[in-house]
Amino acid sequence: MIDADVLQQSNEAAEADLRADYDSLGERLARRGIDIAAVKEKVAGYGVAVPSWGVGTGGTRFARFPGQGEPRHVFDKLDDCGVIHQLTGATPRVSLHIPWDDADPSDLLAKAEQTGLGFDAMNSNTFQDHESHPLSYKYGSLSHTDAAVRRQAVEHNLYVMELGQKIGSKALTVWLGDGSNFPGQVNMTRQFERYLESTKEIYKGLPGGDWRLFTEHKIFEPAFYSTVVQDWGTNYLIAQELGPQAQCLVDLGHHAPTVNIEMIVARLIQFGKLGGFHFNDSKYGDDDLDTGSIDPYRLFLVFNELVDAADTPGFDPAHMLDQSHNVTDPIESLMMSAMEVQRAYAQALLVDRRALAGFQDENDALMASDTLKRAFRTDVEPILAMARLERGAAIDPIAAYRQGGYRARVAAERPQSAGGGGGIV
Ligand SMILES: [Mn+2]
Repeated sequence: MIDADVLQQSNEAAEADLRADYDSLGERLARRGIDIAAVKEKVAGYGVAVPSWGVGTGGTRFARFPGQGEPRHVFDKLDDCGVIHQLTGATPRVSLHIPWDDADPSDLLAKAEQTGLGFDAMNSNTFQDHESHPLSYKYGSLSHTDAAVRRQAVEHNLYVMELGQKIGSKALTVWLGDGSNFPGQVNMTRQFERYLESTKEIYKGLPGGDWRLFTEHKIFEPAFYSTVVQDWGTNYLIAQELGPQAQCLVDLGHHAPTVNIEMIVARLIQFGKLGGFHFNDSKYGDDDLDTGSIDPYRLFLVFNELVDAADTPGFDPAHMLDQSHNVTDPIESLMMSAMEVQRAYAQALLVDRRALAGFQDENDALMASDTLKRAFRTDVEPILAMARLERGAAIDPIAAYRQGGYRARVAAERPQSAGGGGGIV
């Protein structure tokens, strides 16, 4: 973790300016009828989960360039995630991938307590072969033509949920690489039938009524001609077929470049099937770039839908970052991204919803659009920073992290490794 003195010095250097900026913003928001303290309260209560693999350096199909002091195992990963939460106060939970993070549940719980973290959705990796699994997933897992492979993949998902139950998780994210690379390689209908049959077996094994099963659509990759769950329509069909505890996960990078993602979000909300998000950003495909780094307005528009639906009974989507860091320190990228998600949330809270509804009813397109833009244009950084300061996190997490020397310290303990999964899902 970052030394408490370093954090305190970093905050002391920035506190007077922050208070002045916060008061000034508070005055301007008051003129718009907005109570800054109420917005700050909501922002402070917001958290986004970090994927365990995200603290390692990613890679591409070209190569992977290892970073300094990369985590060697799940316990190192939890240390890194603990730093992210210490400085941002915005990432209270970690999402594990099994088999990558498989470990004794009591050891996981002990480490989580030490680092001040909890566990979010569990991810079952059947897009790769496992040392302990005799059968290969090269040609698919839950939709494989061989019933024995499907059985093995179902059993793995049941095991992942069993582990999740022991460490306080409440959801399973089923991710798979099933699809095809050539037209004609698979019978698309039969393949989807097999997938549904397997997934129904997993659904029956959900540990309790408070558990949810998430499925995630993805237009392409790792299969390049077709994927079994290619878009939100198929994802919705799956959730409908399985039952009320099954919901759809929206990964911002899993759509064609021009798709209107916020509209998909609205549709899934309307029909009670929005399970949650994998936040990242992209320009072309599933680029897994840092959240808000390419199109922050799109992120804001997604949050605009979420804030609009916030009072819907039972509405509780899961929020997780899902991005790969090739050229940055993963801890810095994840801190920045957690703050970007919070920023979009804070901006969406500033939308004058009564005015917006009025402009929509009057078909005043220009003023409706400007109502959103006005919220988006507001620099909410003082709200985010004040929320961090008040909970003992850092006013400027990147500066405090760099002053703390964490990376150099762990680099001395952790040898550089050229291997390691990129894990771009
Ligand atoms: Mn994802």
